[in-house]
Amino acid sequence: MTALTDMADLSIEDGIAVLTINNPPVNALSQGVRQGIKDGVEQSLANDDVKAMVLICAGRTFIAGADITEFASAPKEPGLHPVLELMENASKPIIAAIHGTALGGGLETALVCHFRVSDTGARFGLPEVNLGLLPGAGGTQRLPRVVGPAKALAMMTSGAQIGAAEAHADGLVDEIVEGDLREGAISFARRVVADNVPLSRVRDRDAKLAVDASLFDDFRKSIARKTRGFLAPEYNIRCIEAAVNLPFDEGMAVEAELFRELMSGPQSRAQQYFFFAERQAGKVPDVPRDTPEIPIKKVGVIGAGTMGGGISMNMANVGIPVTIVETKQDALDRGLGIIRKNYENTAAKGRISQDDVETRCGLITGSLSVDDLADCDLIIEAVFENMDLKKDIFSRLDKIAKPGAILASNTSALDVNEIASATSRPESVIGLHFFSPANVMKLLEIVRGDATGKDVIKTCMSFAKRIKKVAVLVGVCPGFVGNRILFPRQTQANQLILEGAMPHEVDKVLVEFGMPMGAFQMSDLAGLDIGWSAETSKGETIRDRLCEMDRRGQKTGAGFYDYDEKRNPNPSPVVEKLIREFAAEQGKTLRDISEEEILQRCIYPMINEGAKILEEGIAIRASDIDVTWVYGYGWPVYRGGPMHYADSIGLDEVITTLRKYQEMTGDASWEPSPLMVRLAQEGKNFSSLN
Ligand code: 3H9
Repeated sequence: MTALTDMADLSIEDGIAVLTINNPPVNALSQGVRQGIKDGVEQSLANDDVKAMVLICAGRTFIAGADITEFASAPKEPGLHPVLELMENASKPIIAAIHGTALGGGLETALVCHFRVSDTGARFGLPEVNLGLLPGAGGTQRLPRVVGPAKALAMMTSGAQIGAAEAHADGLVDEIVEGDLREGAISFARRVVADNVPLSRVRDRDAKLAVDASLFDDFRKSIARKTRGFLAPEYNIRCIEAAVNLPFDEGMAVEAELFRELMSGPQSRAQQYFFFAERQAGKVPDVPRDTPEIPIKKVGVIGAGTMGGGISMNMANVGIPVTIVETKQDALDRGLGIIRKNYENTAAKGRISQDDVETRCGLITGSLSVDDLADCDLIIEAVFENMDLKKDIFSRLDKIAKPGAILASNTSALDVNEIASATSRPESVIGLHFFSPANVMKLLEIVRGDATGKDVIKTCMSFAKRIKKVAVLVGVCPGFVGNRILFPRQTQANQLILEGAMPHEVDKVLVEFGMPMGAFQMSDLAGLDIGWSAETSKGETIRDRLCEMDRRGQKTGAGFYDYDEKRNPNPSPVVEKLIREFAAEQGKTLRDISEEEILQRCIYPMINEGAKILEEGIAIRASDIDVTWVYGYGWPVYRGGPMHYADSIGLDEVITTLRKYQEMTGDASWEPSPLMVRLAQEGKNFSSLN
C-alpha cells in the first residue's frame, strides 16, 4: 500500500487499483483528499498493470461533501473541478464503492465515476441547498441525467436523500453489494474489465432529460410556501432547467455562475455558520464526552394537555414506552384521543402506516396515579405554569420516583432551582422545555439548575438526539433564552400599535423579514387570555380590552385579527377603532411609522437581550442563542439567528440604533449591553465569543 497523502492511499490488487480515502469524521473533500485522488488516478493511469480503479472510503461514510471549513479561506490546489474532469475522462474504468452517505461533492465525485456500487445501507443526496448553495461540481447537470429532472428537483431543493434500493432502481447505483463492499467492488471491476464493458460518462446521457414544459413552473409553485425568502432553491431549479435546455458545458457554466453568486452572498454565509452552530450546541464545555449516562428505558409524563400529549408522542415515535398521568379520567381520555387522532391524520397523509399508529399508541399508557411512574427513568412534568402546583408535583415525585430517575419540568419560564427545592434531590432536577407543537418543533431548551448533575445533563443532551430534537443547554433566568428574548420584542410590538402602526403592519414587517408569523399573529395563536382573568381585568391594556370583548385569539375566532373559517387572519376594523380610542385616552398622538422603524424596534431589543444573556452566562455561546431562535421560533435560517444577524449588520451600527431609540423613547431598557459595547470597542463581534 502506498500513502498518497495523509488522507489517501493506493494499493494494487491483481490489476485493480484501490484508492482509499481516509479523512475522518466524514471524509470531506479537503485539500489532501483532492490531491490524493488526483495522484492516485494519475499513477493508476500511468501503470500498465492497472486495468481498473475502485474509489472507496475508510471509516463510517463515503465522501460527505466538500470540506465546509475550507470555504472561508482562499481555494487550495488542486481544485475539485480538474480532479473530477481527470476522473471522468480517464481511459480506465473507475468504480465508486459507496457506504454511509454520498453527499454533495461526494455524490458529485461518484457521478464522474464510470460505475457506482454500494452497500445496502448507503444513502445519496445533494444537500447544498441547506447551506444556501447549489452543487457546484457538476451535480446540477449530472444528477438530472441519471434520476431525471423531476426527482433531481425534489432532491436538490430539499436536500432529501434517497436510499440504495431507490438509487439502484433509478440507475444511480449499478449494483448493490450484499457482503463486503470492498470485495464486491473489486469483483465488479474485474467483471467490467473481463467483459470489456464500454465506459459510459454521465455527461453524455440525455435520455431522461425530455420533460413537459410545465414541470419547472409547477414545481416552483409547489414549493413556494416552504422556500419563501430563500435564494438557493430557485437557483438550484435554474441549474436543472439549464441541464434540460442547454448542452452540458453551457449548463456547467450556468452552474458555476450561480454557485459563485450564492457562495459570495449573505444567505449562504448565514447557513454555513448555522451548520456549525447546530453542531456546537451539542457540546458542553464542563460536561466531558465520557460522562456516564443514565439509561432511559421508560418515561413518565404528567399532564395530558397539548404539551404533555405532544411530548409523549416524541417518545412513542422512537419506540420508548411512556405513561401519561392526569388527574381526571375525562381529561386523560381526551388527551389520549387527541394523540390517536394526530397519528391517524399523519397516516392519512401517508407518512406513517396504520401499523405504526397502533404500535405508537400501544406504547402510550394512561394513568390517574403518579404512583404509576415509580419505575420511570425520566419523568417530565407538563402542567400549567403555576409554581405552587409544580412544587407540589415535584415533592410528590420525590417520594415515589426511583433513585437516580431524572425529574424534569417543561416550564417555559419558571425558576428551575425553586422547583428543585421542593425535592430532596436537586441534582436530579432539570428543565426540558419543549416548544409547541411538541411533536413537531425541533428545539429542546434544556435548563440546567444550580445543582443539576453532569450525568443528568449529559443524559438529557443525548436523549434529545434520540428523540430527534436539537438541544441547547441554558441556565436559569425568567424565560430562559428563547422566551426571554421574545419578551422585549412583544413589548415593542405592543408599544408600536399605540404609536400609530396597526397590528397587521407590524406583523407584515416581521413576516417579510422571514419570521413564520408576526407578533400579533403569535399572540392570537397562543391565546390572549394566558395569565388574564375576567375578575381582575381592569382594561389597562389593549389585550385586557380584547379579552373583555371575548376576543381571546384564534380559538374564539377573533383577537388582534378577525379569523375566517380557515383561520386566515384579517385586519379588524373593531380592533383598529379600539386602538385609536385607547391611544386617545392615553393622550397619545398616532403617527406614520416606517417599516424600517418597525423592524429595528422589534429586532434590535432581541439582540440586546441576547447580549445580556451572554453576559450573564445563561447561554454558553452566541450561536446557541441563534440555534434556539431558528429551531424554536422559526427565525429565518438564511439570516443565521439574532446574534449572527447583529454581526452581519455590525455591532457599532446596532449600538448607534439602540441609542437612537433610547433617546427617542426615553426608555432605559434600550441601553446597549456593556458586553456589546466592549466587543464593538475591541472591533470584535458575537461570533468571536463562540
Ligand atoms: C459541497 O459539497 C459543495 C460542492 O457541491 C461544490 C464544491 C465546489 N465539511 O453532522 P455530524 C463535521 S457542500 C467539514 O455531527 P452525523 C461536523 O462539523 C457540502 N466538516 O455527524 C462535525 O464536526 P464536529 C455538502 C464536516 O453522523 C462532524 O463532521 N455536504 C462536513 O450526525 C460530524 O458531523 C453536506 O452538506 C463537511 N462537509 O452526520 C453534508 N460534514 O464533530 C454535511 C460534517 O467537530 N454533513 N462535518 O462537530 C452532514 O450532513 C452530516 O455531517 C453527515 C453525518 C450526514 C455527513
